[in-house]
Amino acid sequence: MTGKLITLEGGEGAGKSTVLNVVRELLTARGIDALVVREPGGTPAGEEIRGVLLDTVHHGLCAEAELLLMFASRAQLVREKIRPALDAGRWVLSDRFTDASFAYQGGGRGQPQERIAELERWAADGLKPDLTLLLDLPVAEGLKRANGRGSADRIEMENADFFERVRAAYRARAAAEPARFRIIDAGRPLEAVLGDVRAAVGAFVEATGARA
Ligand code: T5A
Repeated sequence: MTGKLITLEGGEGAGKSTVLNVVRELLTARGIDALVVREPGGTPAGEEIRGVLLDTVHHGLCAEAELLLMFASRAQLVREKIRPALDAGRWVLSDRFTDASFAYQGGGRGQPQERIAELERWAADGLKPDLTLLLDLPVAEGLKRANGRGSADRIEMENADFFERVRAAYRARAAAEPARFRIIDAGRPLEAVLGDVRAAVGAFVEATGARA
């Protein structure tokens, strides 16, 4: 049986890193040793691409190059790590995946949805997550949290309108695929957020029948 792909998505400062550790612990407690990866990055080549994408020195990077680099990193990650793990029956937990490209490069940068969908089919080998947790919160709150961590990367330097479009694109995707997405209200205190996360992932694991 192939493994399952769970992805975490959300705007800046939504709490993905915090939630990821809790999801990993929950899976481990149920006997599921998930491979944890992140995007952009997750492979040696992908981490180099991440550097180009996020370094403020590349502030002039055009939207087309940004989109292609996101998918270059993803193409490598899918073939080098995610597909082999899933084919071997291992679960994979990814900090962002293709929905981020639809939200940031599609919603944020205005790249056509059909172009991104074509890249998803080709570069990402048509791979879709089995479960996606969307950590949703007001843009201003997310940016306040993200800014609390120090200097902004190239994408974090975008304005609030950009992040409003990102948020709207994420929510539209979640509305279009309710069976795959769980929207978590991430604007609440952490324990409330984690309670919803545990319930969503626990129910998903139960539904798959995967137990230690
Ligand atoms: N990107 C990525 C694209 O444009 N297209 C793509 O296809 C992909 C894959 C890097 C960037 O790349 C872009 C999106 C990003 O701009 P990233 O590495 O995931 O993506 O980086 P960020 O989104 O910047 O991730 P962050 O680290 O900013 O956010 P997190 O992980 O969501 O937030 P986290 O957990 O670090 O929390 C931020 C702060 O808030 C606190 C935490 O303690 C922390 O201090 N916090 C809370 N505080 C109060 N209440 C809560 N409920 C809290 N939850 C967390």
